[in-house]
Formats: sequence, structure tokens, C-alpha cells
Amino acid sequence: MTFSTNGSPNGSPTRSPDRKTSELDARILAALRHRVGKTERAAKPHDWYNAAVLALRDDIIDRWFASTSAAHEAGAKRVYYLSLEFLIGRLLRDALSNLGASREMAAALEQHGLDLAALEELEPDAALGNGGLGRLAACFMESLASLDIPAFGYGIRYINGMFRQRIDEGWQVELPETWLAHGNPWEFERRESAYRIGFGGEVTSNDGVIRWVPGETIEATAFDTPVVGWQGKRVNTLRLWNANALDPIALDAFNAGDHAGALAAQVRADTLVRVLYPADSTPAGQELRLRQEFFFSSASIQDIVRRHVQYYGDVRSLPDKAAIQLNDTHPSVAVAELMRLLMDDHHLTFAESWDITRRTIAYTNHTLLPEALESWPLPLFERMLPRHMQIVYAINAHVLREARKAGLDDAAIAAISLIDEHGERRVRMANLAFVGAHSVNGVAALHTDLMKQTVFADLHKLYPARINNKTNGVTPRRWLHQANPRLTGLVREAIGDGFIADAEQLSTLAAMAGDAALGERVDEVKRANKVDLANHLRELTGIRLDPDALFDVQIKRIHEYKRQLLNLIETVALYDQIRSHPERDWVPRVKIFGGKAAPTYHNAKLIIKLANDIARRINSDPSVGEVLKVVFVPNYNVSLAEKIIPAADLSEQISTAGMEASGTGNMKFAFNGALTIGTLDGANIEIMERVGRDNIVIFGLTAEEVALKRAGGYNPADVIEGSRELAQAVHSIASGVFSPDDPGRYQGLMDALMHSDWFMVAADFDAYAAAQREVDARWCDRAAWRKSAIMNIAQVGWFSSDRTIGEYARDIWGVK
Ligand code: 26Q
Repeated sequence: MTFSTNGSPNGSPTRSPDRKTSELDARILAALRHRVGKTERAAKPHDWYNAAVLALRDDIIDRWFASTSAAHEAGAKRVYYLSLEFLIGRLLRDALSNLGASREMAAALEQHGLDLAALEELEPDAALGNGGLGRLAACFMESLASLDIPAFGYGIRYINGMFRQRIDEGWQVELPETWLAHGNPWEFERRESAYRIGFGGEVTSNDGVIRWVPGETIEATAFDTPVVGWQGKRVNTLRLWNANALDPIALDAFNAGDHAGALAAQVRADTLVRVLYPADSTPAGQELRLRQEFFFSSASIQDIVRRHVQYYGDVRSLPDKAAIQLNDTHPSVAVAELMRLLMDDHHLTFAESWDITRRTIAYTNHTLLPEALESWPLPLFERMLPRHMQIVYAINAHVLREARKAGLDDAAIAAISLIDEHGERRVRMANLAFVGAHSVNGVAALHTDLMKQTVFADLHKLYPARINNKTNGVTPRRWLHQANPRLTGLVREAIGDGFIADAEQLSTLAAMAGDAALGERVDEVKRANKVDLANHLRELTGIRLDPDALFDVQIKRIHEYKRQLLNLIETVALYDQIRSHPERDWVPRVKIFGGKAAPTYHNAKLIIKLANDIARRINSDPSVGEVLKVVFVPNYNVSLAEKIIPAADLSEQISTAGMEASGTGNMKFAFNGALTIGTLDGANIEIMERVGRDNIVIFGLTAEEVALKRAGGYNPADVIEGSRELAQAVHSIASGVFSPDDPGRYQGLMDALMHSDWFMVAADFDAYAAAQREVDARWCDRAAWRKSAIMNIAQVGWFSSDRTIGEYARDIWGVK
């Protein structure tokens, strides 16, 4: 049987068990007995969780096969999304909700005294990503399935995904996260989909026949996870690669007593898929990282080419049947790998291969930060991938000849080259991706403009039609429908439930934004979500929060450009003001912070410590009482985001203008009726254009002004001394007011602010503080605030990842 897919909502009143429920119940019991191997009496909650997933999975598998064979029969073009990160979070609630089976499942479990929500909490987060880029890949996978586009996601099945963050005396401590510890009922190992991945060795040439003889070979095997679209219309595949030695154990060595040596090859293979690199915009250029990149790129490209040749017989029609999207430069080496397969295995010429490669591949850029632009030392690249090095040289020769013909000068040619010749020679992965792709896109309008003006200026001159913009989006199923059932119920009452599949229908709400009754109900929903969050945070941190206070939230990776420090310094300034003027009517605020720091990123870890030091001091000061509380939520992840975002009143999006490519958290908050305080950066600009200048609080320097200031004449020390509030806050932090146990702890951090302030914290401080007081004023006009909240919900439907994927499909992939 299959579940009804009438899109019926979660949260409607539970009916007495009907026929469907008892069918599902029977399947759960059968799964518990025969697949989990437990009786009802002996079953622990985890066993029930597994049985529930297995019962649901049967239905998903049927739809999965149907989707795959339909695409095959139609000869449909497929989308392949290559990403080293997929930050998918939990799957049970998502699958139930998209299948419209939440109520049946809840009712079936209830008959055994089990609570579905509690079982859902047992599922570990699949955290195979760092932050925005990985979460975008997950939203895209959901939208691809919901839009009925045949697609595969390709990545690595990391044993240890994102580390678990513990806070020890205010400091971040990283612990391994073992998401597979209890097994993973969502995945299917595909032993038959295995590929050999070579490393090192040498290249021989015999009568023009080129052969790469790798020095080491590792086997990639596939693990498939189904991705269920809205109403179960389509189920796509997320294919993650595992690594194995060809010979898991060298028996002769083992028998000769060399036990470790006998297992060495398997250990080398295991190491490849052991951990996710826990850095986001601060890449660690390690050899293992390049091995991971080639391992998964090669396996994916081999799989794509094999499938194509098997279905269509001729590799030359690949661009008509396959669209490969590179999620940043992490899979850039796929350009060279596809060229290698076409030339060396399929014996096409360079020109034919180059044409096919470019028509098949497209590339998305997610950052302009120079330190995050990947490049690899040429000797390392050549040693690990000697054949690919030759191909990179051949591509480079071809491209540089085109550049010469187009009349570009030496400086432009040096900038376009795939090899960086300054100092130690390096292979530039962004240039490789750019030239190997027919489309290069940025992720928000400003970011795309800056790509053209800065890092890719010369490549843009040579290929002026290639760069295009695809502003990011988020899936409204997970981030509104599932995360915020109360708001979803209310919106459904107001405008029907078409908005779940077509988020732009939310705009119908705009006409009702001034409706007082609706405003009050939106407020009640927000308050109920805040009560839930306050309870959860009390359990997590012991801190009691007042749900009537303004919940002011900054949750994202900790990075200097995201400026958690600006928020913290303003928090200290506010604390000073409250103590100096206790007679004023302060708006009670809860400042919520959350986020992980890359383990090697010293300043980011220090900022976490500062947040915790400030929180401890303020939360225990009776003179501020309930007016100001500060919480650092440990181990911020997708599941916590799903609890925090629906309860936020204010969304902090305060990066230095020009540095946040897009942001996607900003969109999730707005969908949930939070107002944004933000800079003119990334997608904030486009959010402002849609919700209207009156329904967002914008402050600070523009990207252009930041560039001008950096170019000369900016003296942060003058700015700091010129602002009383800022000076007081900086001096108190620097002198150890918040770190009496180690008064010098923040001296260096504050010195850097005074002497260079690359991120313009001082330059933007006064504007930010003023914007925060404007937030207070708006908060006091309850009717106006509620109206703004509704306008945010109504006008951000455009930021659905369905819209984004629709644009990729039309403009880049050429699929329906
Ligand atoms: C590279 C080499 C070695 C090790 C790590 C890396 C690495 C890993 C991850 C470099 C960058 C990342 C992640 C970048 C990222 O998350 N960028 C974010 O992408 C979002 C989706 O487009 C945007 O919304 C954010 O603005 C952007 O910061």
C-alpha cells in the first residue's frame, strides 16, 4: 500500500485508529519483529524508531523505483549535484510530512504508548556539512524532488560528520559525532556500484596511446539514501561514497606476523572517508583534503559516464542527458577527470572532450574571501594526479591562447591562468572550474556583481556571458511547514495550504497584514514557540528566559566577517546603559548566540569564550534582572535551528558588507516572522527589496564604502575614542572586566580592533547601536511590529529553494 498524499496537514486532531492506521501499525509491528528482531515487550525506544522508519521506508522504496524507471523510460536529462557537504539533519519528520503520513504515524505509535515527537528526537542529525553551503545542498535536494526533476546528489559518506561542540568553562571543545553508531535505516549499500580510484603512479605514452598507471588504487562503493519530495511525487537519490581497499587484508603479510602492515591499505582507505573537514571559509590545505576531493569527484564522474553509456551507448550525447553542478570548487577536479575519461578511455580528441565537458559542467561560487579560494601546491597535485596535471596544462594552454587571441594583456593572462606563478606555484581550482563550465553563478545579486568586479574580473572579460546570478533559497517544507506547525496552521486558515508547494502564494497575506486579529494570533504563535524554546534552553543550559522578552538571535558559524563580535560589544554597551539608567523603560531582551568555530580558528574560539564570559557576568547581575539575558547555545546544528528560528523575534544578519555571499539563515527567519537587523550584504539586500524598507532594520557601511575605507584613511582608534559607548565597551572587555580570572584574555582581540579592524566593527558600531534602539522603539508599538512580521512572512516566498532550483533548471541545466 501507499500513503495518501492529499497533503493533509500535521497537527489536526487525532482520529480514532482507522483502517490505514492499523495497516501501518501492522507494518511497524512486523518490522519490529522480523527486521529489528525485537518483541513489543523487549523493544526499547530506539527499536521502535527503527521499526517506524522501516515501515515507512517500504512505501518510499516503491516510489523511488517508480521515479527512477519513469525518468529512464522518458530518456529524461538528469541533474547531478556534486558537493563535498550535505547538511541534511533528520529525515523522519521530513519524510512523514512530505508523504502526508504524520498523523497516521502518530496514531499508530500512540497505540503502543509512544509519542512520535519523542521518537523523532532519537534520530541523530546527519551533519555531513559545515554550514551554509552544505545546508543549501540539502535544501536543493528536497526542492529537486519536490519539483519532480530527476536528480542525484553525490558526496562522501563521512563516518564522523561535523564535530559535536561542548562548552567547557566557556571554551569550545570538539568531540567526534558518531551519527552511525546505532546504524542508519535510511541508507542502502550498493555493492554493485563500485569504482576504482587511482592515486599517484605514472603516465606512459605509447604511439600516442596514453596510460595512467596509478601507484595506489582505492575502491569507492555507493550508499544510497532516498530523498522524498513534497507529497511523495518523486523520490531522488543521494549517493554517498564509502572507501575500501581492493584487498582489505594482505593475508601473506598477516600470516608472516605483520598484522598492522596487513591492514594498512584498508586504514588508508578508511582515512579518506573518516572525517568531514571542519573548516568553512578558512580552508586547511591538507593533502588528505585533495585526496577526498578527487576520490568523490572521480567516483561520481565514473558513475555518471557509466550510466550514460549504458543507457545511450554513445558518450558524445552526455551534455544532452546530464547536467553536472559543482557546489563550489571542492569538486573542481571533476573537470580534469571527465576530460581524462573522454580522452583516455573513450578515445575522443581534446577538442571533442573539451566541448562535451564544458556543455555538461556548471559551477557555483560561494565565497570571495581570498583565503577560502582553493589552490593546491603544484608538486602535490602532480604527485597525486600526474595525468590530471597534464590535462590541466593542456586546458591552460588552450584557454591562454584564446585569451591572447582576444587581446588580453599579460596581467590579465596571469590572472586567468590555471597556475598561480607568484611564489610557490599552485593550481587554482576556481579558475579550473570557471573555464571548464558553461555557467558560473553567484548566490545573491551583490555577490554575483562582486564576482565580476573582483576575483573573476579577467575571466569575465574573456567569457562575458558565463557569469550569472542564482539567489539562494530554502525549502519552505522543512523551514516553515515542519519547523513551525503553529504558524503553518494559522497561515493555512488564512489563505489555504497552497503556499507549502508554492511559497509565493504567501503574498496573499500581505493584504491582511494590518488585520489586528491576525496580528494577535501571529503573536500567540510566536509566544508559544518562545515558551517551547525557553523550556528547551533551560534544560540545555539551566538559564531561565522570559518568553515575553524580545528574542534576539544570531546563529551561524563563528567567523570574524559575520561579526558576532559587533553584537557582543553592543551587548556590553547595552549592559552599561541599563546599569547607568535603571529608571528607563528598557525593552527586555534575550540575546541568543549559537555556532561552531573551526578548530584551528583562534579568534573564532576566543569569540565563543567571550560570549560565554559576557553571559555569565550579565546573567548573574541583579541590577539588570530580567531586562537582559545572554545565552550561548552549545552545539548549534540543524535540529536546534528548527527549534530556535520559529521562536525568534529578531534575526541578526550583520556581516561586513561585501563579505557574506548570500546567507540562507536570513531567509529562514523571515519565513518565520522575525524581523531582520542587517547590513546591505548578500541576500539581505534582496530581502529588503521584497519586504520593504519599513519592515527591516538596515544599518552600516555599504560594500563600496567598505572598499573605499580599506583603500585608505581608516583609523579605527579614532573611531573608537570618538564614540563613548564603544570606547567604554572595548576598554572594559580589554581590561578584563569579563575575564577576571585572566584579565589579559581579550587584550589582543581588542588591540586588533583598535589597530586594523579589517571587518569594520568600530566603523559600523554607532549605526548598529542606533539600529538596535530603533528595534526597541518598534517593539513597543506592538501593532506595527506584528504588521511587519506578517509582511516578512508574506513577501519572502520568493526565497523558496523551489524558485532557485526552477531558475537553475531553466537557465543552466536545460531541464523542464
Ligand atoms: C575548502 C578547502 C579545504 C577545507 C575546507 C574548505 C571549505 C569548506 C567549506 C571552504 C568553504 C566552505 C563553505 C563555504 C560556505 O558555507 N559558504 C556559504 O555558502 C552559503 C550558500 O551559498 C552562503 O549563503 C553563505 O553566504 C556562504 O558563506
